[in-house]
Amino acid sequence: MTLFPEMFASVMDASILGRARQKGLVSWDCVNPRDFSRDKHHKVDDRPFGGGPGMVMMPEPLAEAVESVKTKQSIVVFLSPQGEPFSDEKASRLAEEKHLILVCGHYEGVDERVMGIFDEEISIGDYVLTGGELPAMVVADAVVRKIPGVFKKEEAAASESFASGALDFPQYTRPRLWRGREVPEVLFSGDHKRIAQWRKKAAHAATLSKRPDLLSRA
Ligand code: 4FV
Repeated sequence: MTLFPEMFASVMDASILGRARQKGLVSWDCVNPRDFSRDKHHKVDDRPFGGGPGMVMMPEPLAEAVESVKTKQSIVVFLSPQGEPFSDEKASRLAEEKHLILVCGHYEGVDERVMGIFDEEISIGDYVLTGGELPAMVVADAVVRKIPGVFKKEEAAASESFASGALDFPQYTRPRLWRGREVPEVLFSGDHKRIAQWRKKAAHAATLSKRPDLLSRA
């Protein structure tokens, strides 16, 4: 649910998301609260009661937009800085749902009385964005990657870094020598066991230096 459906066209049809849609593994559509505004100017926001800067999204157009697509199977997710931190685990859980309605706020936020129609509130990080559209795309991307069939088996395994509680191992590709910098010899050994061991050790070292918190979580 967004006031800016045009923002989604390019992103959701590109790369893996686009292929998942072509494969019929996922479908998506936008619903715009402006189409549910009873106001002759299709107004969807108004000044905050009690004064203060900015505008607030009105409850009615937002609620009607959500209810126009909501089914018994729908999970209504509101993207906001007040939400629970988004995570790989949350992406896996949402990927099991049949129908997600990602509600993108705008302006200073939404009328508090509409919070009741949301099943979940998710934040992608402790910073304030202009709208919920980018967070909705982040959630959509992470969730679609979890849908069985979007990735071939080995690809799926490869993209499960956070699920394994460690960061990914370093990757290398051609040229073999770049600005005098070599590629670790073991990667040309053809000894897959030694390569897997090297990668496991390298992933652990990367996690220890960049995200030690992940190791304590594992
Ligand atoms: C946000 C976030 C976020 C707040 C005001 C939209 C904006 C505006 N959403 N994670 N961080 N939303 O900044 O999810 O309405």
